[in-house]
Amino acid sequence: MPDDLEQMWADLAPVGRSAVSGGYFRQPFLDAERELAAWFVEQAAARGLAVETDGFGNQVAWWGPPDHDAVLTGSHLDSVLDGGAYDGPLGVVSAFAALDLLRERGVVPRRRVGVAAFVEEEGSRFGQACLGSRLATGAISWETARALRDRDGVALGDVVEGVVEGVVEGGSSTLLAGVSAYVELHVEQGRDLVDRGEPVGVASEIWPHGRWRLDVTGEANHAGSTRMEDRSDPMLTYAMTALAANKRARLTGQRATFGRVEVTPNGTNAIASRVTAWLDARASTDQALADLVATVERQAVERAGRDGTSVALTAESVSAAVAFDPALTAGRPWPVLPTQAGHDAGILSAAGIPSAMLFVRNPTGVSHSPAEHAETADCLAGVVALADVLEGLVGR
Ligand code: HGY
Ligand code: MN
Ligand code: MN
Repeated sequence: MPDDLEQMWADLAPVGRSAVSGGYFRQPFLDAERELAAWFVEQAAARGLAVETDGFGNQVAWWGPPDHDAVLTGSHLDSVLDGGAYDGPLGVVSAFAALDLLRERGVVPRRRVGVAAFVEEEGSRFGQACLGSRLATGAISWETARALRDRDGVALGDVVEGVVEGVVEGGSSTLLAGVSAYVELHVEQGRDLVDRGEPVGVASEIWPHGRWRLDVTGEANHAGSTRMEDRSDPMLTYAMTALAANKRARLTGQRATFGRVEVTPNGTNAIASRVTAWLDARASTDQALADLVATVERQAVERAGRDGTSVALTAESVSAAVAFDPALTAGRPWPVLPTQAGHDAGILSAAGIPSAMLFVRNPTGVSHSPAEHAETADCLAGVVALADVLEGLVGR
């Protein structure tokens, strides 16, 4: 007897949870996330589903024999640092529960159905968002990806080829070979459904977005004996750039965030020699995103000229606008919302796989934080919605 929705949540609740904040630390290929990957295998086994793991650690639990017209659902199990419980796992738990519901309804699928868990969706460890789905679709090559390093200098290639159980051939994937549709359910990461008083919505599009690394180089020196006019302080260039990015995004209705910064050597009584910070930028069109980033870069360079520092801005991952396939959810009564968040569904869509997303109401409207939430009744409504969409795609 497979676990029901509430039991699955109870299984997952303690895994990778911080006793201090109540948030989750589920970075890819570390203990908590590997525990979730093992949980995924158990859930598949309890349902008699065959698990396939590709050469990157992405997992799919298959219902039905191989075919060339399969429908995939699911999401990811990793989290941002100190993230919420729902971003990712809600899509995987709901996928298993929707499959159970289809079986209860007596649906005999005429197409193969898979429950997917893509690795490193958040890019919290190796820096590339949606890394697992980018690898599975070929959007990034293994030669490039295997050299990505985490904060401790550990290369992705060494991790995947050494740690992931079930990986037959590191660096390759045939998981998506027969997949002709993908439906991802996700907790909403804003307040749109709260404001509308609706438990479930459907996504129209994903805003273009990306990550850029800002390297600012200055000159280390004594915090007391160095005259203010003699300094080359990269902290000033960084601080001014963060303010400029915020102002530009506010003025143009776009989004710009510096959420991560590393200071070298990070001492209280020394002027820093180097600051590395990451810009997350998102905009309503590809052109608006390009303009936003170009403006931030220009202002950083101007400021560096005044500070006696040097700057370099390097794109680490950029995703163009994605429009989801309305045919997959046609005729459904749910409100249609755009999203400013990235998702594996966007990567699959960009790779030519018709994709759709369902959102479940989040009463706090907060995400990437321990405050993220979804009520059980709304989660159950999400499962029914997902099962309805899947039944429409695979039922007789
Ligand atoms: O960062 C994002 O947009 C997503 O939540 N991975
Ligand atoms: Mn996320
Ligand atoms: Mn997510």
